[in-house]
Amino acid sequence: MGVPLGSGAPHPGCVFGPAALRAAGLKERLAAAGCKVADYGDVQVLPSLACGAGRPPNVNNYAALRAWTCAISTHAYELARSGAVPVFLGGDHSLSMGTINGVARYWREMDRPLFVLWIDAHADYNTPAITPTGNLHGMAAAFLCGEAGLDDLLAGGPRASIAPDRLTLFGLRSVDSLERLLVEARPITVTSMADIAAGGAMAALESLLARVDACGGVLHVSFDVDVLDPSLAPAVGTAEPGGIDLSTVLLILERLRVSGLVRAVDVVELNPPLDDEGRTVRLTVDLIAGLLGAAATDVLAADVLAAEGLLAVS
Ligand SMILES: [Mn+2]
Repeated sequence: MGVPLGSGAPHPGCVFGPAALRAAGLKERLAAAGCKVADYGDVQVLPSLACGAGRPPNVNNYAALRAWTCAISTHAYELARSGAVPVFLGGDHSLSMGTINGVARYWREMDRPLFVLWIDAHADYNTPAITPTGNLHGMAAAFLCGEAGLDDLLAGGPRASIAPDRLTLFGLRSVDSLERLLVEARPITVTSMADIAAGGAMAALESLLARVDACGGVLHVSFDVDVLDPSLAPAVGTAEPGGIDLSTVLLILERLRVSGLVRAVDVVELNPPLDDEGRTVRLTVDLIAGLLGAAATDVLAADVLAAEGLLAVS
């Protein structure tokens, strides 16, 4: 399902994400990788839903984002309940407030713990009280953990928060100062980019998967394209140097696929107008196929593998 949402971020280019991923053949790639795929189109938002919103301080575009979050949450709940593995194509990361709320609501009914793997250069753990920008995409993880200040965002609709000890922030390398204090005050698992650069990615992932498996839980993967190094994926709204390289992300996605624990996916912050001849979009399609359908080395074009030194060319 496409979620062409851009008003949670300072640059609106993310609204083109779903169309770019479709045009790059995502559905066909997933089908070729063995997935049974249905495209539910884009989330539609009724303008009337934006009415009645009292704007909290320090949230830009609040009324529109409240309407989006309500609509996204309802769709996410219905898709999870259908037995599908919903894949939400963003859109900026504020969409995860709706997707994870809806998916969590379903798994709460199933009495199975939902864990969230937040793969992102940023913590997205600001609240209205501490945000330096007012952009909702930087508050998404905090909202889903039930932090205060956005209690009206679902307009009275059902809220299903995640306990902070079921959130893993993975790939972190840019955190605001007050945000860092809040993350450190919570029992959140953090695998920073420094941990990953020191070779700790797979051990951290194994630890998470073991925890999920041990309690009969399931996993929602919220994948922000900006976790990748900008040399690999330049088309993101908030690029941060020093990101994950291709071979590491392929290993991570492969391990997640093999685990069988992934029951929902967000792919966010792809900003096609900033792309370099479509290569971030094509790579993102490859990575989604690698997460959901096929062995990682089967999903990449040979020229990409060769350029990244993963394939010997004689
Ligand atoms: Mn993010």
